Amino acid sequence: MKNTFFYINILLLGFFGISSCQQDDGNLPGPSVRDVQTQANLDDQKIRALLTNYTFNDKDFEILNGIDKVKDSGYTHENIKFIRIKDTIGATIPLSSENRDISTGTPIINNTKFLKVINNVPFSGIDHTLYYLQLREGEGKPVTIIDPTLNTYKGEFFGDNRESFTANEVSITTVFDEFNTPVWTNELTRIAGFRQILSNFRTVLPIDKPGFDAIENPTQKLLKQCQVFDNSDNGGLGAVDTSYGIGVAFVPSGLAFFEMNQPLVNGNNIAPYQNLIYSFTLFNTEYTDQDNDGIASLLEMTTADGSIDPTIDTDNDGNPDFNDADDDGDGRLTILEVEVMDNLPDIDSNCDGIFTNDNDVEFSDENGNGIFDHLDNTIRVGF
Ligand SMILES: [Ca+2]
Ligand SMILES: [Ca+2]
Ligand SMILES: [Ca+2]
Ligand SMILES: [Ca+2]
Repeated sequence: MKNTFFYINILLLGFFGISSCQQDDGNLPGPSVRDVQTQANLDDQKIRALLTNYTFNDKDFEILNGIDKVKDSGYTHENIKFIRIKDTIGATIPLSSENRDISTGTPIINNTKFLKVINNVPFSGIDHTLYYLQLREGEGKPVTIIDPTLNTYKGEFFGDNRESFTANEVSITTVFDEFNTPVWTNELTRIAGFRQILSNFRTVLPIDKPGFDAIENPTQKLLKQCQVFDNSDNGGLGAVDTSYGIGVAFVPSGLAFFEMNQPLVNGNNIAPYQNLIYSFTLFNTEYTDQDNDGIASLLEMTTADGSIDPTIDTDNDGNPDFNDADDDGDGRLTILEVEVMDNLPDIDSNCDGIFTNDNDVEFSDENGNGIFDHLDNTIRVGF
């Protein structure tokens, strides 16, 4: 087992708007850094080649004839098997997770049931393309790009980071990181592409904890329930709940470590310009308040129609609202323009035994223009 803390800085750099990994720090010039757009194009070719030359055990993740193997057998990311489609390019080079080849099977790139594509993901000054398999979305709470998650996963990298591409080449992959028992991960420590994909999944269904009421705050659209994970059974996973999310993320180097070398503690080095594959099972998330302004990050990403958009930036200063302590840029801190309430029953939102009501906040609209005061730079409440 390895930890993931070495991921930290890359993410913050990219997400919060620093435009490029190619910053000039005034030191002696190192090896030349590849052009971000050129590398993104190359990575996209390599990922598409892999998706074209491999299939996977998709039938295990479909509900066929009333049989749901995920629910019935507790399948997780460990049950995902990538399989080389035979004879597409001659020599058989299996992915590390499977050591056989077959002559039939739908190439992943054509698997419209499970393959999803996110176009135009902005990072390092250009738009990237992300591919992922959504084997099961999950049935519980939505996941954000910022809040910690409880998950298991396996990370693999392509064996080929050359500055060239031949259509018939498909990489061998190597596992560099694997957690098969659930682990809480700070999403800020993850590479941007993986976080982006995880935010399209959900947790297991929340279960009411006996003796405590579930509370839904209509203002915040946050379902505040205690999620039950029976730690006595299997390390926090819960006894029988299989409503979790399962997927595979294919992350180009531009949304991973790009030119940075990642020496791992006990495993394989991730060389520069490696595309990464993460197979994962997503169990839980815990909503937090990233900028400590009294409003949960999820709420600051929630649009009027209830969808989640982490790019909402009310004052257009480059800091999204969830990471902006003065959301309307009027010089008055948001926490001073909202009222953090304490008149609702306390809850234990993450089942850590600590009962708080940290998401209880009330908004005012003093001039009645339909814009809450903390998002309205024409009014500074509290003065
Ligand atoms: Ca906040
Ligand atoms: Ca802002
Ligand atoms: Ca904020
Ligand atoms: Ca303000």
